[in-house]
Amino acid sequence: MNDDKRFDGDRKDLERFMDGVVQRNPDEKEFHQAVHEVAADVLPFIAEHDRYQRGKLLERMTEPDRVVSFRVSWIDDQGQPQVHRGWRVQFNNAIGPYKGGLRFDPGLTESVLKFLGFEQCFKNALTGLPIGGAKGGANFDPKGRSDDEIMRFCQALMNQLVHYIGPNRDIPAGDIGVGQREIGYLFGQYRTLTREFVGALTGKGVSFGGSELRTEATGYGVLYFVQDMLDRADGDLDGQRIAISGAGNVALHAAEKAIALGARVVTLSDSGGTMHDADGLEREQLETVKRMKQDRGCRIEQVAEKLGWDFQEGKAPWAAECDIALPCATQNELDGDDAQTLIDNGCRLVAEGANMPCTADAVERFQDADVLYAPGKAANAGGVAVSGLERAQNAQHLVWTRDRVDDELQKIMRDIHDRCERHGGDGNGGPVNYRKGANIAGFEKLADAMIAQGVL
Ligand code: NDP
Ligand code: 2IT
Repeated sequence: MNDDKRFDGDRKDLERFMDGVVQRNPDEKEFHQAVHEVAADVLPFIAEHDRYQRGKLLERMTEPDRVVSFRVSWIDDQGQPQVHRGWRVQFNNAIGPYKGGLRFDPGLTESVLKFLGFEQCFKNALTGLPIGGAKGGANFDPKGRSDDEIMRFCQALMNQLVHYIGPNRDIPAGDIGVGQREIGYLFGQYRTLTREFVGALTGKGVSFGGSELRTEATGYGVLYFVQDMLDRADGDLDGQRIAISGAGNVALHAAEKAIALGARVVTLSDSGGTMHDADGLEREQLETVKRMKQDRGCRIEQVAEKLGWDFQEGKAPWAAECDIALPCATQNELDGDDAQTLIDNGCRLVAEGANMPCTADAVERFQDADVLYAPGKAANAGGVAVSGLERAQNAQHLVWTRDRVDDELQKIMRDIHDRCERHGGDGNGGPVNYRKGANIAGFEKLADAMIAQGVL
């Protein structure tokens, strides 16, 4: 195998590599962004290691194994047929079966799914568990739909998705717009169609094979990771002001753990705007937020009114004075200007609960200003990690206790932190470049598995 042009690790390599990616995937700007972020760290690493120069590893990693799309037809409450598009992007299964969430979002595109599937390969590798990377979903807007409509949509989606998934093939879970309710309907249809009760989805209800703590795992994991970052920098969470964006699964469980660890959550948001209070959220107030958002589908504006908090219509949380920022809503929700405002207001740590919430410009500004920055593929890996533990429990036909899962989650987050430090630290106890560390550690694990299995 001597077909490779060797990388020198300079900017020209990166430009040449990205030109190819852009040419092969025109107009997919989120995918380009995610690949660029990884390639910028990994190409110099490849240049330094002969072992990784051969076999076009990064070229193969940036080409999904397959992208399938299908029509999802269903009948709404008015008896009208509705048609949507469903997808599954199976990116790489060199270290384990495909694994990753399903997103229901009217603006969903193949570019977004490819960026998410690509990042998932690195994230899943970082967990240390045997899971490959995938992502899927549909351009369906669950907002305003009745419970019956959600059920019928999930059943119609599974009528197609069933052909591509399975406990040892591809194991979907939740993401934006897909939580325990949707996974329940998807699982029911899978079980009915296949006549098998197996762990082909994770994030199930605890009474039928779901893991304890899966719902909380992403948000809790973000805080465990932040704690590890602070420990290393001789800090702690006590009294720290935290700005959180979003008010969904990740945001609310990040808020819950932050409060439990003594921090002050000063913002939450949704696509309508931000609620803010400098004193921070009390534990009982969080219960009210959860009830209003999760059970009754209220908007953050209504929650702010109920709690007597300030509401800023159409605004993101990044103008709030805070020590820590946790973007937990969606991709590219925090840009370079937002980053500058956070830096000017004294923010010292940013950890991504969402996938790629910070633009490339924002990340660069954080790093230039020595703000500790953790990318989503490291900081939000707790969700997929507990999904991996759910898969293990299903395969063992066992149910682990909440305490056991929590212990495992904390250990996995610490291991991810240490992997980032190994590849992103200077070896002398200086600040860690978590982005670089996560990219290289994920690449190394995946590359070693691909090399061992031959060119495929
Ligand atoms: P949810 O659907 O539970 O919540 C999403 C939240 O983000 C809602 O509050 C939503 O507000 C807000 N939001 C969505 N789009 C926008 C937007 N364009 N502008 C402002 N706010 C927006 O999703 P999750 O909490 O599960 O996911 C959030 C992020 O975390 C995503 O990036 C996801 O990929 C990532 N993630 C999720 C994991 C999981 O286990 N669920 C695991 C790892 C990462 P609104 O109601 O107004 O739309
Ligand atoms: O982005 C993610 O890691 C998820 N949405 C969770 C995936 C999973 O399989 O639990």
